Amino acid sequence: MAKTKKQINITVVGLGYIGLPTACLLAKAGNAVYGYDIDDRKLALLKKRETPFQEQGLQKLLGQVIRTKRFTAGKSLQKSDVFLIAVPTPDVNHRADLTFVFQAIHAVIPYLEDDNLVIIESTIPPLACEQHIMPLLEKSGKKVLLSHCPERAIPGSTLREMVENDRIVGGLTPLAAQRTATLYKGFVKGQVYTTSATTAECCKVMENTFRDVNIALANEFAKISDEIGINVWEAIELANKHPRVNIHSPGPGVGGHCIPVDPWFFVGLSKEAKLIHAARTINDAMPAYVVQKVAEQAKKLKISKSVVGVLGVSYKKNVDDARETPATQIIKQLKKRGYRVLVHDPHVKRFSEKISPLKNVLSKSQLIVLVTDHDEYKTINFSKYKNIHRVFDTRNVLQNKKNETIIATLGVPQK
Ligand code: SAJ
Repeated sequence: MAKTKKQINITVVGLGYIGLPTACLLAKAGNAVYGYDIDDRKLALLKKRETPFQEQGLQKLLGQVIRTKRFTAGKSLQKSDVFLIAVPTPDVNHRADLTFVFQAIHAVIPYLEDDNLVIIESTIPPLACEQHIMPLLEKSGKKVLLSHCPERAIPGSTLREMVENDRIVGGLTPLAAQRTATLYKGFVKGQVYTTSATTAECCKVMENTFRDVNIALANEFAKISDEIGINVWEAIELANKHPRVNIHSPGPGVGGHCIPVDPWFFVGLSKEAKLIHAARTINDAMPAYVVQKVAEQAKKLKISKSVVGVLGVSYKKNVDDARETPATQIIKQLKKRGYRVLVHDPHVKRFSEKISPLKNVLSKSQLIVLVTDHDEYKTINFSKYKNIHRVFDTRNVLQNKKNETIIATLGVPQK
């Protein structure tokens, strides 16, 4: 990597959904970025200037930063001014598993020098920097700076959000926060706020907890509406006309690598996290509720041992990301009840179940469950398929009049 006077050498550890776009943006901002990953498949794709996952605009940006030689990738580490860690922190028994973060830190320790800056982008539970990560870094014997800059981008609009969103930078020392903020200001157009590392850790988990609790409330409203016989979607739309009300949308459950995971960090930390715990439990129970509703439909139609087509397995619309998707539980529980399940998704290529062509699913199923509201499902004329007796729409996106008689919707009284 050529290093001009202004260029900072940055090593990004972990080239996933967050690491790769962050690395590309840092490179575009003029830094010399080295992406480190242990996954050979990923590295081979990057060598061909291909992204290992779909993300709007990323392929183009990757090509650009490779062409200008500001970004290279590989599986051997080297000395660097900055080490940015963006590895997964999976949920194991509702606790954050920091194994990958610790592995990343161990891997960079031999390359650390005094004054190096280590930035953690991975979501970590409050106090992790102070109590676990810094003590590890101190073992290097070098005087390094540590900060936490939690990522805030939403899959599907990652690059835009990484540039436009405000960011929180938490430093273990003010100098760590300030140096990190300067680096991010190179590509962030939003405000970059500095605070302590623990506050930044809390902000991140609070943001996703806010979302989870609000989704749980919407899901509870859907179940109440089913019981009392009103249309929850209409009620929410009208309630949201109030200037200070913003009820979220009910759905088949909460997926993705963050919202169903992060709130557990608070539950693990404090006995006070009762509302947070309840919200997690409600959202985790939504797949079972959906399957129950489907089974009720089947019973009514006297087609109990039928084929169920599941449309959409990514955790949300128009992305290829199926991490923690509620579809997994829905499929599992449908099978447990004795249904044969056929699965389609236009974006997801790798999934635990076989992905069948849409035509097959539509022409072979008696029941359909729309789990993910991908655009292309909205225009399907389900009535055309005489084999389909009922379509259960968990996202309220099939209001098409032509389909009216066979569509049933979560949170709407069944005909
Ligand atoms: N969902 C609902 N109802 C809603 C909104 C979402 O059921 O009203 C479901 C979605 O279908 C999906 C899940 O919740 O299964 C989560 O989707 P999402 O679009 O709300 O969020 P993520 O997980 O894609 O991204 C979140 C974002 N956090 C917040 O909006 C507070 C994003 O900004 C974070 O960067 C990301 O988590 C993360 O990495 O933490």
